[in-house]
Amino acid sequence: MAYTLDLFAAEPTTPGERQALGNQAWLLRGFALPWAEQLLPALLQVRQQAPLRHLVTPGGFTMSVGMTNCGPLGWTSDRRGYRYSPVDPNTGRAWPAMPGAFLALAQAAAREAGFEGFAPDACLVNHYRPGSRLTLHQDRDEHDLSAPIVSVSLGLPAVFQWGGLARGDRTVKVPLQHGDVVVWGGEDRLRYHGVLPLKEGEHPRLGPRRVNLTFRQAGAPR
Ligand code: MD6
Ligand code: FE
Repeated sequence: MAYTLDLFAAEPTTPGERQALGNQAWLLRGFALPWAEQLLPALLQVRQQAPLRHLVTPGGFTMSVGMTNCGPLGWTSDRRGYRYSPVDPNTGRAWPAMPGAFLALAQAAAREAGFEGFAPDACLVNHYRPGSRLTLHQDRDEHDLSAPIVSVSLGLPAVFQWGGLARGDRTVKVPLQHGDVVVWGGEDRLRYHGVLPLKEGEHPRLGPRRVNLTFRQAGAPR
């Protein structure tokens, strides 16, 4: 019988393990698992108030990842550029409040990774279907780049591409599973990163999707 060697699917999440991705970047395996059952209903509420949408990049491409936000500021994109906005451009209304469980998890993860006093004012919700991907990019639209970013993975596994400070630097592939949290800041804050096309699959709790919550201190809207 033929079989495919699939190192990523085979890699088990070992909750509690932490892996250094840089001097100031950590993968906290399974860190979000104790919060997961609180996160999922809160996520549905956010999505009801501010539905997922496929944003258009300044270059005119429609993103394959569905996005929405919660918290005082939300990341958005259109032909004019990327920016943080205090209102949902689709409705002109404030983004949904950041659920308490989201904030508590983000602050606990930042602290675990050595970043005290993390006060996220923006949570970007990224929703992947099989085939959705995020090309290599830097997160540099935030006002204050001294604060870290906390990124929570839920649902189907994905392969995270983790690069250097220049776009052309070598990248490594990091498998991310349901409950994993990545925290990075300091000298690693502007590392290039991306997500390879999501593979088909069915997650027992979330079905055929991956959700990523990315918490930032975005600062003053521009
Ligand atoms: C994702 N994450 O994991 C996309 N950016 O679905 C990001 O682009 C990201 O995970 C900055 C910091 C952490 C991240
Ligand atoms: Fe990013």
